[in-house]
Amino acid sequence: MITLALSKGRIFDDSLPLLRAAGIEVLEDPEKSRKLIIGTTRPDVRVVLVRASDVPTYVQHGGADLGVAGLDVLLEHSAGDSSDSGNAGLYRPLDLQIARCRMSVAVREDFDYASAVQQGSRLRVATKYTHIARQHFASKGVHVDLIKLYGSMELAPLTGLADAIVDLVSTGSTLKANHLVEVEHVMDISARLVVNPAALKLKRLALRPVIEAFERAIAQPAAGVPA
Ligand code: PRT
Ligand code: MG
Repeated sequence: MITLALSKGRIFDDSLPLLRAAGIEVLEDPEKSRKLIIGTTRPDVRVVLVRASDVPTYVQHGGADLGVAGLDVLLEHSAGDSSDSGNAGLYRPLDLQIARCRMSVAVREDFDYASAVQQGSRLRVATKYTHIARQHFASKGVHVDLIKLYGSMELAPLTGLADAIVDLVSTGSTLKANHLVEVEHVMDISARLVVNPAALKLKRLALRPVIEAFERAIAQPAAGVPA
């Protein structure tokens, strides 16, 4: 049995065309069913639904053989990983080029970020992505106090909790609706396929074709992945 960890929402939705290209159809819609384990048209392949930030944990510890997670989630996970493997026990992440967005620094429209940075002010930055943010500001030589939040980062500059946020942006409409503007691009983000290294050895015959089908589906967007 091959177990694939996915999170509900955009990761699941964007993974469907890739799975389809690999000849795998999931048998249930996670938005309608309460099931956490979903079968597929391949009797030896099942999908487990976990929180987006739990995907690397499942794959690392063998609760799933492979999984799909955003680069943001993987970077935060491996930074917080206390094992000495460095790569959090995850085999060669493959860029699936789905669930794409960017990580950005954003501030209130009326906040002069450039001047604050130039003056060497200490900035209060609210984010869910503390490891990525710490690295970003350290590389720029900007002094920051990081405030860890678990959601609704946009609220922080509006309430005076923080001067800036580091968050994911895709269309930009969330920032706009909250009178925030992007002032720095931190990195481009997309979802990656991660594999448990032990599973790759023990279940190589079963896993290889699935991974290769994913690879082909990325290489040939016309073969089933809508633009
Ligand atoms: O919700 P939960 O806490 O369970 O986990 P999650 O929020 O990490 O999961 P989910 O499903 O929201 O996101 C899964 C992955 O999708 C993320 O880890 C990213 O890699 C990727 N992704 C792609 C995004 C976005 N685009 C995105 N736009 N994740 C979040 N957003 C949010 C963003 O944080 C902001 O609140 O959407 C809002 C901005 O969108 P725009 O279009 O208004 O700019
Ligand atoms: Mg979310």
